[in-house]
Amino acid sequence: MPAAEAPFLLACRREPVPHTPVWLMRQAGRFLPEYRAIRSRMSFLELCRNPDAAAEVTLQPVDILGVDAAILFADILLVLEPLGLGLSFSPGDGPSLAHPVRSPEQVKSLPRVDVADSLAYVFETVRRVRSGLAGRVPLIGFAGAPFTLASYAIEGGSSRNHERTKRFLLEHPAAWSDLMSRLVDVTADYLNAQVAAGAQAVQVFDSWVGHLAPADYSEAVLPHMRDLFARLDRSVPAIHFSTGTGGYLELVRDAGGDVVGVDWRVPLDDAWRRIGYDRAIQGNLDPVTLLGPREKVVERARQVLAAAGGRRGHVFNLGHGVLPETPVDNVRALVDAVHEWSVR
Ligand code: 1CP
Repeated sequence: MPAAEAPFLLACRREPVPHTPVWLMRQAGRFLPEYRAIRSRMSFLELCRNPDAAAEVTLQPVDILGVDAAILFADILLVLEPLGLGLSFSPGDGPSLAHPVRSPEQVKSLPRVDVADSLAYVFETVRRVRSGLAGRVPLIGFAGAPFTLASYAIEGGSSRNHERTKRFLLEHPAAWSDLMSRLVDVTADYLNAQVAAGAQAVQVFDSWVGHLAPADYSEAVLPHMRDLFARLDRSVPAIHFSTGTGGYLELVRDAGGDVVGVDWRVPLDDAWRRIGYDRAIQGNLDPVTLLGPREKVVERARQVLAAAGGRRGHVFNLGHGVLPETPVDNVRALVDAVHEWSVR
């Protein structure tokens, strides 16, 4: 099938589709025994830096689940390594940064990153995945959004309430803006290089930005997101994903993504009306649904499809990533149900 006719890319461009395309955030990962088998032989970062193994893991969900897109196996935090922050993952798999950014002086001394050199292994994975896919489904590249990256850079790892990050943006607005601009620079280069290597869509993950009040989003994040989307290679669709932003979806839309991802806390029909039908929408089944009985998975999936109302431009996904304890059979049942119930 020519790439332009892949249901996933058609939906991103709001063109008619034979069925609603579906893929799942974190579809390559711990819930798959085939992934765990590879991970038992190497650490997470070794896997990310090994283009053969990373390509194999990227292809697993396409073969096993029948999803309509592949997503590159990598991590949003990889760009923090060439920035000199000292990235590692502890055995419990939590990320940790040896040199977090805690002062305006540290922002100023961050190095400029040449992604072609420091993240070459990612672009090599993209090329291998494209050849392994042989046109079966499109490949999505991705990166972290500047706020979510800044939160890891400042907190030094995962965080429940992101207090240090929010204090930093209130106390040091100029240094915050400088940090965000630097993260936009490296993220734009990184995503454009993924596209040059063969990524057929890109997704920007702003997983934790919903911790901000709308006024702080408007002032401290939105201008940088606009700048980022303006600088992306738009020969491919750009998906803007966030969680917890149901209170200000209009601001998220104004960042400029072609496809806006929404989580399960907001009904998909309300979200789409507020975002506007001139954008595609992605979402929004609660990932925990997949831990429940099969009938509930199918029932809830049909409710999401009903909320999309058969309108052009719906990409079915979860509202956030697949949980590690998810039964594989439930995911297969979900993918089949979405395909079956959405046939046009
Ligand atoms: O092997 C392992 O078990 C390590 C677990 C793991 C995996 C499988 C991590 C560590 N990252 C990944 C892969 C990954 N990460 C992908 C692969 C492609 C796919 O979707 O299948 C993607 C897209 C990500 C993106 C990512 N990493 C995000 C954004 C999406 C989200 O879930 O919000 C975030 C926040 C991270 C950071 C991260 N990476 C890994 C961990 C444990 C964390 C921390 C999460 C947290 O702070 O709670």
